[in-house]
Parts: sequence; C-alpha cells; structure tokens
Amino acid sequence: MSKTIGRNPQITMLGYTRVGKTSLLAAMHRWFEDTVEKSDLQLSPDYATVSILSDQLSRLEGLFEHIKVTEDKGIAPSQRQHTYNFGLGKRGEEPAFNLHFQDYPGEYLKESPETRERVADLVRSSVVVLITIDAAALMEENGIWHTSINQPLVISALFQEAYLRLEGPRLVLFTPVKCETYVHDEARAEELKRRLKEKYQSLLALFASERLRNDVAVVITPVETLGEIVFSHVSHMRPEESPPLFFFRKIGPDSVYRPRNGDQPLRYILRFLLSRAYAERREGFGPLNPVWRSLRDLFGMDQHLREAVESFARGNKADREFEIVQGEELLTIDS
Ligand SMILES: Nc1nc2c(ncn2[C@@H]2O[C@H](COP(=O)(O)OP(=O)(O)OP(=O)(O)O)[C@@H](O)[C@H]2O)c(=O)[nH]1
Ligand SMILES: [Mg+2]
Repeated sequence: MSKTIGRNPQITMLGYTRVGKTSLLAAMHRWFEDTVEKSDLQLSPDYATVSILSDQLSRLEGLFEHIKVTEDKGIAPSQRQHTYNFGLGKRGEEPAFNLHFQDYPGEYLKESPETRERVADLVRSSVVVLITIDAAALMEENGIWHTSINQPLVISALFQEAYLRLEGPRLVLFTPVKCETYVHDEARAEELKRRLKEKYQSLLALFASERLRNDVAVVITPVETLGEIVFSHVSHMRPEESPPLFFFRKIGPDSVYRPRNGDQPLRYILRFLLSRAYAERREGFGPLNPVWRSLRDLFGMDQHLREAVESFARGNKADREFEIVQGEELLTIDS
C-alpha cells in the first residue's frame, strides 16, 4: 500500500451540454504534459484518463485543419459519467494523493430528476467545483443565448440545494471557455468579468450570503481551451427550438491548437487545498471531512511535497481576466 491517502479530493466539472467541460479537461491534461516539467511536481494521469483525453486532444487538434471552426465538430458529447484521475506528487516519486475530476454528460442537468440529483450529489461531495461557461454565448448577440446554452438558472438552483448544509470549505471556479476573443485586451477582459457577474448575480449573491461567505471562495479563471481562434459569427439555420450554431475561425493560416492558461484552475485548486490543510492544522474544522484531515497529515509529514505544491500554487494569476471574487482568506497560504 502506498502513502496514497484514503480520501482524495473530488472536483466536479459543472456545466450544460456542449459548453466545453471535456475540452477543458483535455486542455488541462495537455498543459500538464507540456509545462509541469518546469516545476518540482509530477502529475500522473491514470491509464484510462490518458487514453480518453489523448483521443479528445487529437480531435481538438484536428479542428485546426480548417479555417472555420464550428462547435458541432471536435469532441462528441460525453455518453456517461467518468472520473479522470490525476496523481500528484514530487517528481520521480509515487503520487502522494489523487485529484478526482468528475465529468458527466451536461444533459444530466435537464434529462430527469434522477440525473439532476446525481449531479447535485457530485457538487455536494466535491471540495472544488468548476462552473464551465461558454463565453461566446455569454458575450455575443447581447447574451441572448446565454440562458439556453449555459443554463445559469438550473446551475443556481443546483447550488441552492447542494450547499444547503455545507460541511467545510469549498472553492468555486468560474471557468469561461471559448473565450479567446475576449481576453487579449484589457477592456474586453473587464467586460467579460462584468457580464459574467451580471448574469450570475443571484448565484454570486448566494455564495456571498451570511451563511456561506466564510466557507466559499469564488474565483474567475478563464481558459482558452483551443487558443489561436476567434469568434466569427452566429448561424441561425437550425431547428427553431435549438440554439444557433456559433462559428469561430483561426487567427491565421498556420494557427494550431494551443490552449492557454489551462494551468490556472489547477494552481487555484492546489492553493486552496494547501491553505485549508494548514488551517485545519491550526484551527481544526471539527469532526468532519476526512479529505482535510488526510491533506493536513500529508502536508505536515512531507515537507518536500508541501514546498513543491506551494511554489506551484503561488504561480496563480489574479489580474486582467482573472479575479478572486470572494474568500481570499480561504486561499491564503500561511503555515
Ligand atoms: N471555439 C471553441 N470551441 C470549443 C472550445 N472548447 C470546446 N469547443 C467545442 O465545443 C464542443 C463541445 O465541447 P465539449 O468539451 O464536448 O463539451 P461538454 O461540456 O463536455 O459537453 P457534454 O459532454 O455534452 O456535456 C466541442 O466540439 C469543441 O470542439 C473553445 O475554447 N473554443
Ligand atoms: Mg463532455
């Protein structure tokens, strides 16, 4: 038996169908492969995770064979719930713990009360939730497609239910994707955040309520899951009840798949886990979630791991398109 802890942190990818949850995981995975060499940490996806995400990656890379990039190409809708496992540890050593990313077909949010309850259960038991948002739907045509494409009302209702009796601290990451068009100049980046806050006003008010505000950290971390493309136009040539198709185009003939900022959600996740593990050691949260107890013990025992995680976590960005909306104290690393 390795020193892998008994209870591993669970993270839920939350979002309606086709918003880009699986693509975001693929971008994160690609980033792990590319960049993690520069740090002392090693992220080791398990076999099934590598196998599925590499297939998805080649589909996303294939999108760049054409100038036009449409949303109906690339990755197919997920067929079932799947857990993607990433072991995390010091370079060259066995993973010390695993991050379990829960991905599911976005249709679950509306398919039936049973599937919706399954997602609510995931949100309830996850220490981190990524709300994946289709940024083009949020920003283009005055945001009129946002409600049907991103389903913010369903997502708010889900949190209301899932966070009713919160046990211990939580991190919620708003992760706009398909956002390449809106993050490269400062004014547009501000507009993206402003629109996001406006359209998720009631959910943000729930997180800021007296009951939740001390336990829920909220961060905006946009990820360019394709990179090197921009929004082009909307086509309304679709059946009446379905939302229109959004078209994107490559920024140049030689553009390739080049996701950006896929590391940022992970840096925030680790920052939060480390910060709360330290807090658990200082103050204790009472007799609850074994995840925190395990992380506290793990980081307490293994100084090298702690330092590697800390230096990686400190590379998070908090300006321009990024923002810590609330709960900065839940992300403070203070041993
Ligand atoms: N233009 C653009 N398209 C993207 C981006 N990310 C994903 N897509 C496209 O959006 C489509 C849907 O992405 P998925 O990752 O499958 O979405 P999902 O949320 O996992 O969908 P379900 O599995 O149905 O819940 C894919 O065909 C991608 O090609 C992006 O950053 N920009
Ligand atoms: Mg999917």
